Amino acid sequence: MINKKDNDLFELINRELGRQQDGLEMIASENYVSENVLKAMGSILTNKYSEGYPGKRYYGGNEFIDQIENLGQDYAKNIFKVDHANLQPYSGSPANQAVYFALCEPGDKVMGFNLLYGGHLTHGWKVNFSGKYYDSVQYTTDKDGFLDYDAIEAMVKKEQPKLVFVGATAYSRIIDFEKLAQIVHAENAFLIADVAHIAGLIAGGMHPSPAGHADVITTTTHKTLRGPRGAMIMCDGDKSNPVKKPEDVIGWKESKHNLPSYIDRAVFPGLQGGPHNQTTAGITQALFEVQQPEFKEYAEQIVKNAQTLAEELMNAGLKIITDGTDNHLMLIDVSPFKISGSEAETALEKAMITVNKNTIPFDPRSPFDPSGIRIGTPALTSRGMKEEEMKQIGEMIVKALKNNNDNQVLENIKKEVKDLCDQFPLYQKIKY
Ligand code: DSN
Repeated sequence: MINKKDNDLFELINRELGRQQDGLEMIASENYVSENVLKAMGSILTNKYSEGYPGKRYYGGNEFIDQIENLGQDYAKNIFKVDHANLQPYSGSPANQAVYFALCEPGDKVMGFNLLYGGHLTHGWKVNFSGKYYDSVQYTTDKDGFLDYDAIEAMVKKEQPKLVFVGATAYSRIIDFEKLAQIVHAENAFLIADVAHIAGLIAGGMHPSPAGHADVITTTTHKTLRGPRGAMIMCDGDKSNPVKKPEDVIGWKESKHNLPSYIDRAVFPGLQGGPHNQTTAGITQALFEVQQPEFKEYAEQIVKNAQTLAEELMNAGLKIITDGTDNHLMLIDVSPFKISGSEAETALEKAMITVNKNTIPFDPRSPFDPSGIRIGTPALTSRGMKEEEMKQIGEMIVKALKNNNDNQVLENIKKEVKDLCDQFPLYQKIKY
């Protein structure tokens, strides 16, 4: 066996470790996993093939893999109060793809939240599979950036979609899953809640859960849930009931009883091969951590931090879409500072504050150089930062945006960032 490390590779991993340690990670969809999650991800579980599900595999030698996957499923069912959890989707987009594959035929009418207003590519965007292989219609927000439930209801009634995706990548307000379920089920369509961004807030009691309202819940596991890059699909239903043929599915009420089988079959053998067992183990460890009392405090602090930061930025004259946040993120219109989202992202990166440019609702600019940036607090909260640090960071962000062309000012902020990061150490014992 060759054991020699590739020096270039490990040098690069160490440099990335340094970047993560010395910078403020404010991309709303990113986080830092625990060292035990890293350990599970880097384990020998990657060596094993396990096509199928626990107790029903196409390869031998899965005694322990079965127990790991069952444990993870049990944790997910307990946290999200659902009957069934599939932990095998490789990531969020494949998870959503599996839901379409399970419940729709190509060409079926589907409905979702427009990417440019805060939705996701897989919610029916025209260049994505969801907009190409299905007949997709999309809802947006009202002029102030809020979901417009009346407009959604009118669209569902008019378009009669087979399924409706709700959930967002850049929406800072509570999503009313109960109301959406009433709207969607009244027209006999499936409601799919993609809670990738807010799963950790739901688990920590800081956002209402779609469980009991949505027919299917999808989530990535690496955002507020603080696990490895992966995904889960959850639903209610009884796998022991007979599975009908997909063409017999007329509406959600009729097929609900065997949704778990539809979902499982769509993931494997429909779309994927062998599950990534090291990821399943990482998710299982993350879900174990989510069930600890500290996680509730973590979720609460994420929101407090986001609200403190939003206040600080608004006081400095920046426009926050919807004028605030209920969750872990905010969408900021940087145009009052006479710069673009792209320029803001670049200036902040020079100061070691990592964010992403983002369109804002009704953005007059292009998605490649939009008017906004998206900022989130999950990763900084994992480092232990609280309201006091958010105020300090708010000042740094404002200074960087106002001086986006002055490299000396940005260099000085970078030093301030490093000092702050040193007070909240990360992965101290790790070296590759
Ligand atoms: N890329 C993710 C995000 O940043 O929100 C969505 O898939």
